[in-house]
Amino acid sequence: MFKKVLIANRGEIALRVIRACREMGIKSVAVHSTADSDAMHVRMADEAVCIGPPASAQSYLSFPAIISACEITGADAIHPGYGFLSENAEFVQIVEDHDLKFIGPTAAHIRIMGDKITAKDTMRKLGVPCVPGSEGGVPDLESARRIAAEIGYPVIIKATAGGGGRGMKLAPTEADLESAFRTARAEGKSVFGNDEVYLEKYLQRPRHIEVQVFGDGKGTAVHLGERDCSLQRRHQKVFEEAPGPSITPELRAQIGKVCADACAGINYLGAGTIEFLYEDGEFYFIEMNTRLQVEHPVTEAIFGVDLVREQIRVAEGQDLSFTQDELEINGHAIEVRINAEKLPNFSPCPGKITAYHAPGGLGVRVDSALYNGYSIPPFYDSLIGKLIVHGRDRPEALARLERALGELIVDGVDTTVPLFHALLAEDDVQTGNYNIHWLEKWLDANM
Ligand code: MV4
Repeated sequence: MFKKVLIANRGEIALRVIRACREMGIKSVAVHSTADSDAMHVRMADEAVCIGPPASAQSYLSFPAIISACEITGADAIHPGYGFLSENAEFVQIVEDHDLKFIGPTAAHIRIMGDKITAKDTMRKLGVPCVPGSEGGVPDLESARRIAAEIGYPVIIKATAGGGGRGMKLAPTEADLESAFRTARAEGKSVFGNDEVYLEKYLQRPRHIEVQVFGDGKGTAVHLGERDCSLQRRHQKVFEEAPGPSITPELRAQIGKVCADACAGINYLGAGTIEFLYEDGEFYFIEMNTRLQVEHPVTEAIFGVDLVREQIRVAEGQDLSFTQDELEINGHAIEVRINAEKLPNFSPCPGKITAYHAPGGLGVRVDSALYNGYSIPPFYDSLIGKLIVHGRDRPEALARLERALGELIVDGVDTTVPLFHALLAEDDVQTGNYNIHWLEKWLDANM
């Protein structure tokens, strides 16, 4: 069992991990940059170590700084949170080389899923339905032309080292293919140092549905249903919910079993998310994320489980604390991401919080590292809080979200809160009638 866990992260997710550690009787160590000396995670952890200057590359991403902080404090494991080092296979290798435990998947699994061609190939062989397209990489323009002609336009070219929307180029027709192919390749090369690309049929109006999975690393894996994260702006999620409004219990059980079996088949360890595009009743795998995601609380709400506690348990070599049969959905949950950003352009808005009041009451959770008088530094991402509501059904969750947003006070900086009030007034949001393009179209028309 771990005695002391170091959290290689900041903000609300660092608090989330510290809280799980405390409930499990595990001591916590915060690390922080000089810009974060007054941050909440530093105060809430049992110990804190300053690991460098504000720039992430020299602090939250610095292998030697973080490994040294473990050695100084006697921590026996590292929780990476999300972002930063959470999907860095080289870091995991170095952690293990120092006889420390990484609370997350193995370096091998991170590496497989980080290369999108290998990820897709692995998933296809495990029986997971994928978007029609090239089998493996596309070596040249002639091959791209042949495969595109076979599956039909529109097609999309993606860099294998990309993901999350980076290094993708759409080719609506054959006339666009050469430019899309060359641009995706060049972007892959310049941004990721890898010019390998693959080709897929472009799905025109899908939803983004992601399945939460969990493995014990010993061949047992479960799924915890899906989240619909279709409401995105420039590949940034803003509103997430579980269960997905378009997913029936039968569909959930079917795709869930496919995902859990796939994870069991590779002895997957820890939390994972299998991302799909969902269109006309069919699921198409696109990527797998080998980390705990920002939106994990909506899954926790409807299943009543602590996913961080489970991450720690399986990293210690213990079994999961539940079986698939014991997992049952209760109600509906919605999360909105509160960013310090100025609308309509979503430009970052760091600054001093002059008043803060968090909403409360039945079915309301706020994950945030804010406090009154805190100064949001300009060096990191703009997420300052997550508001998660849980109701017996979707209409109750929506009403509770509106109510909780009304109680929230964040003064001193602009936030995305006004966006959520406006979204809740939309029929399509009330009925769950949206796809991955809905929000961008709405923003173009309304902001
Ligand atoms: C696609 C697609 C349509 N067809 N692939 C964007 C992020 C990356 N995870 C995958 N992405 C997409 N891949 C095929 N074959 C459309 C998108 C996409 C998208 C996906 C999920 C959520 C929002 C999106 C916004 C634009 C494009």
